[in-house]
Amino acid sequence: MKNIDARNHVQGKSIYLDDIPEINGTLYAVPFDAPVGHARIVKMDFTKAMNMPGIARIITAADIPGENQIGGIIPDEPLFAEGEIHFWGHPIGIILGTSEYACRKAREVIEIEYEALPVITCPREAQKQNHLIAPPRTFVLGDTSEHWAECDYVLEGKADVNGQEHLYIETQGAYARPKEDGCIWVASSTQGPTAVQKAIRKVLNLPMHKIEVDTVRLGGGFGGKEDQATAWAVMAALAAHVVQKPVKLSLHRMDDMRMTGKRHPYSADYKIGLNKDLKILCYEATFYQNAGAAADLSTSVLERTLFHCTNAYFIPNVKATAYSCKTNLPPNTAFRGFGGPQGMFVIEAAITKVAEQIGVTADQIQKANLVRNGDVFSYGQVIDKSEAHNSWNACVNTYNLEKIQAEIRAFNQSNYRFKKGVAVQPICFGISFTNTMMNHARALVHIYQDGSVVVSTGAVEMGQGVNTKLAQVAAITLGIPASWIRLESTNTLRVANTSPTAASAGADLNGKALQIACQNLMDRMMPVAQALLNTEANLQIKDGVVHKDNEATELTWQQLVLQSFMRRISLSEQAHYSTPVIQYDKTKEKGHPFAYHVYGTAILVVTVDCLRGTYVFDEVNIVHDLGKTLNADIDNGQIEGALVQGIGWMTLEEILFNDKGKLLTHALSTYKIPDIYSVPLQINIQHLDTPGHDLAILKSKAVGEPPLMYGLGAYFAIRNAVKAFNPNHDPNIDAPYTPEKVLMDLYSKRKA
Ligand code: MTE
Ligand code: LUZ
Ligand code: MOS
Repeated sequence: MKNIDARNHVQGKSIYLDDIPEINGTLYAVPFDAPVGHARIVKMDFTKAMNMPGIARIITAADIPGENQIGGIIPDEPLFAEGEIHFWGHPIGIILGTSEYACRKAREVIEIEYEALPVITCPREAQKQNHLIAPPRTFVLGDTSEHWAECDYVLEGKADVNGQEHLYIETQGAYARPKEDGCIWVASSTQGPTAVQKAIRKVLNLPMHKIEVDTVRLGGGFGGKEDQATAWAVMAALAAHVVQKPVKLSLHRMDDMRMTGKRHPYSADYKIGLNKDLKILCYEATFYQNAGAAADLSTSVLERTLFHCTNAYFIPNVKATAYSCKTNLPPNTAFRGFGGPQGMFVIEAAITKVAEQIGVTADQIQKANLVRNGDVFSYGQVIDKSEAHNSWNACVNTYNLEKIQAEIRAFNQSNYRFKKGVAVQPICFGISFTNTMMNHARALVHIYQDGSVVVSTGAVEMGQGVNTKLAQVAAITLGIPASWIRLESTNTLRVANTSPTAASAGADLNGKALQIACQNLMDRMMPVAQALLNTEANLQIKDGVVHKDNEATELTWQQLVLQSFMRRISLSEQAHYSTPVIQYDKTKEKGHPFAYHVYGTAILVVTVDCLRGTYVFDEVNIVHDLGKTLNADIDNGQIEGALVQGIGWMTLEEILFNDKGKLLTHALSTYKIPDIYSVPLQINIQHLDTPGHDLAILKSKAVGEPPLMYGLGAYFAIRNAVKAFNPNHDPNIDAPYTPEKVLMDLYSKRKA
């Protein structure tokens, strides 16, 4: 089945926030900040700004009827800076005017006097000064201290991995409109309509039932709108509430890049120990997460770093500690993988470096340590249904890793200017919100008298195709064509108390709820079919026709619906699903937090131009575990998109702040995202033949985030090519591997 949005997307007919027809009298809002990373506000003067043409009002913390607070997990984030500014880009207020242009012009003449305070941008420095978001967490398995002596090889090192700008095509935004009785309607480009509703409740001091948040779709979220769509929606709602007019706020790209948080950069220390058989016996790691100026989702991101710090490997003795460090940067936030990729990067760095020390290839170590059924992760979850070896073997056999390696050796021997490198990248990613409480969803289904069906769930469509998958779930469960089913916008009045669409679990959680709702409707309607057909036999519906013993009867779906209605049977159903089995005890750091894991293996081949430091990925060969895919086209799109996003993070995308906390990579001119030339010349994707998992929707495993981590291999493939050119150099592990860094490593004389 094609993505149900495809036609409208290519015709430009899909409705995004900026396509909502604007109501007469709408005011536009533009946020303003101060060019400083940390400061006390001394004085603000809006006189000149207010006298500019088209300016209606300036709204600051003083206009807030409730609390100036939007922190979701920890209440440490004021909506508007009040008294103190904690990062460069911290909104102080919004300007309301008759056009966005007028507001931007007025912004230029706002006068803010401030007294600069010391700025910290480095997480290790923050940790030294005890600037922490929350107490550190430590995961322990076995006892490393007892087993170092048994190791034949031990290596200690450091690895750094930078952040990543989400660069959703649609910037953050919201459109708010007052309704009668002090109610408010807000269209928000958010992954979490309920998070927006809760924040508006707090800031506006309104009960949640007066706040309607509606989300049709996003032009991309990638985690950047899991928590950080909230501020802008609350600002629009606050302004609409204060001036009692519709207010639209849609961030300019450069405001979005400056004011919003990104993927968390991490700095880490590791120590790894192996025996002669290349079994990893011990692994220790300390992670310094750069959280930025407020908690946002950092504590959850931090725990996923720990959950995934051994990637797809079984290591009997593990000790991993992670600090969430408070710095004067915009609060960093969810980004596809949610801290997992950073944890996995560090163990891959450790394996790569220890392989170089031993004189083997990293894949020999990777292969020797892949998880097997019965092994346990450091957090206590016992591994069952591991596909780590299956995907590894399928990948190295199908794409012939040995042949690729031999060809690369031959190529590198006979070429000076160009060198090739290869890396194998296994992945293992846990599916479920790590916060057990969040793993639930609801679906609302109405069947109308004409047989057409409308579905509402808590899932937000952001390009990942969840609506198409949900239409398929309803079509399969009801036995009717998907074209008779419409997916409605995600709306807090229809489906309440939702978790954000995140953790790759959107289709699983909402799909399972939808499946239950559809099944309940069938359970009510099938007795009617039996009565109409005068039979007690088991009946099915296929393609909109009631079937008996696999043969079509004369009874259609439409007739059955109408007859059920005539018999006063409810054609509406709301159902709830919460993931069974999962639990986690934070006091012990043990439990079974994930419904299941997604596995896969990629082989990445790169050619480095050793004159220029540039590189091209020749091929990426993937064997991925989708279980029984509901939609191969959508899932392949997710795998390709995630891979390229991962490669971008590991290669070109470099976020730089100066020591005053100013974002230097502030626009697309200075922040390089992958383009068509960064895409591997060939991407081959094979689906691993597996039974799927019962906790995955119709055995179709979650796909949104896991394949991003194939991109990690890009870093190590480039490193191998660099080492082929300059074998005596031991480059630092510091992602992304930009062409500048590659060039310097190609010609550096520092000895290994
Ligand atoms: N794909 C597109 N096209 N756009 C997006 O914003 N977000 C990713 C992934 N794929 C995203 C995407 C992220 S971060 C997640 S968590 C999942 O989609 C969320 O959707 P799902 O739970 O339905 O997989
Ligand atoms: N969001 C969240 C996530 O709140 N908890 C998670 O575990 C998670 N995992 C991935 C992406 N977003
Ligand atoms: Mo995705 S980082 O869970 O929004």
